[in-house]
Amino acid sequence: MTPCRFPATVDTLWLDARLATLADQTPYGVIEKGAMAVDEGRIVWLGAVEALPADALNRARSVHRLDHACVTPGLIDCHTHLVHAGNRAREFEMRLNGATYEEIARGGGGIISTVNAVRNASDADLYHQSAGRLKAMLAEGVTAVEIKSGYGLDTPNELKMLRVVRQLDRDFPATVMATFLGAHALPPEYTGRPDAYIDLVVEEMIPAVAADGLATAVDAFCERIAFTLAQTERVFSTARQHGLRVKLHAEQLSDSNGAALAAQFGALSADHLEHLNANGAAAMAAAGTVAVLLPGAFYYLNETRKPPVDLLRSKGVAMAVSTDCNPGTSPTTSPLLMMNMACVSFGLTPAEALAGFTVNAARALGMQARWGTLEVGKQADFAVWDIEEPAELAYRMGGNPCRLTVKGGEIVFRSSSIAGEGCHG
Ligand code: DI6
Ligand code: FE
Repeated sequence: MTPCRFPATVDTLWLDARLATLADQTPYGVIEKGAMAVDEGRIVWLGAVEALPADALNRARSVHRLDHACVTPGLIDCHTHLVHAGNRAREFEMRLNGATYEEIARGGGGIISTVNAVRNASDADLYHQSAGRLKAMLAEGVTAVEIKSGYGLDTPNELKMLRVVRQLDRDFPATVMATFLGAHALPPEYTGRPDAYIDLVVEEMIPAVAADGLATAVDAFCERIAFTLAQTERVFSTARQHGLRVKLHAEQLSDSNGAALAAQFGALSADHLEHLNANGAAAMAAAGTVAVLLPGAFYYLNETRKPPVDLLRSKGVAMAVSTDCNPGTSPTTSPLLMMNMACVSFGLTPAEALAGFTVNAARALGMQARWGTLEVGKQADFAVWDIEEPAELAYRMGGNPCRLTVKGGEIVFRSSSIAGEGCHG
């Protein structure tokens, strides 16, 4: 890395940390005994402590000593359904008594039971239930999260969900990006008329979402229990007409050739991908579409078919990892647990799992110019961890070693100490 000039003054200087920059291909891009300077919310210098100018401490308005903690880019959760109401613990019991996810969905449960809960929830209730989950993520090093609609399934309730997403973005010190997922499931009032529902999505919902700037991307669930390839294509064409990026729930339960369609539309990402075929992977590589792997849903549904990780690696498709935080198939708010599952269940290396929640997650949101690595010029979004080496993030199963979450240079979460114990940071 070429050293850059240390500015005359900086807001903060962070000292004595192992910096996992994720900025190069060496696993983690580690800078040992590192220092990082932040000014006006951006990283303006980073390198080894010994490369600092002699008077660096005097040039900083504040100095934080990290006594050899690890620092990573802020975690980015690029695929969530975090805004929802209620829970599906009863369906969890039904599945343990033998019913499958698809059977429950066909019987009017599944996504539709959450749709009913969201339709019946007030804006305030939906906001408060969702805010708790966002707080849990912030406390685990998350500085940006994508949230989808898709549990309203009529125009007023889809817009209600997206307004809650916007309010969370305004109220919390994490960037929250909204994705419109009207084509998530067929609402009961359209039973037997899926094309008529897609008419509503493309003629009314997408124009309304675009007019209010309520989402930056459009997603769909292309699957035999949801929407066909042709219906998905209509959604994507309309998104494109309104200047919205697309992404897709593809090849989760069966191979529908969704990933290839997504790539054809220049999708930011194709997500799940357990049943991805070689053509789909090649199309994604050519289009630069990121593969978002969701090990929580794989685990929770007790799936056996894994996404073709070797194929994705050999084609050079960037792999992101995400929580898929949702009440039916991945009721979790823990990126760290997902990193562990991505390694144990899918065979990712711990470095790939961390890249999946940082540099590649930033790409999956089209935000790689600002987020995802520790580099000069990037936003000062990072997490400080009480661990010795970066692989520990994926190594543990549960627990949270996050000491600090920093967004735009400001500390937005500090791990609380148990009474009687000193607090670091
Ligand atoms: N795939 C999923 O895993 C979630 N949505 C989707 O399209 C599940 C959502 C739910 O069951 O509530
Ligand atoms: Fe999902």
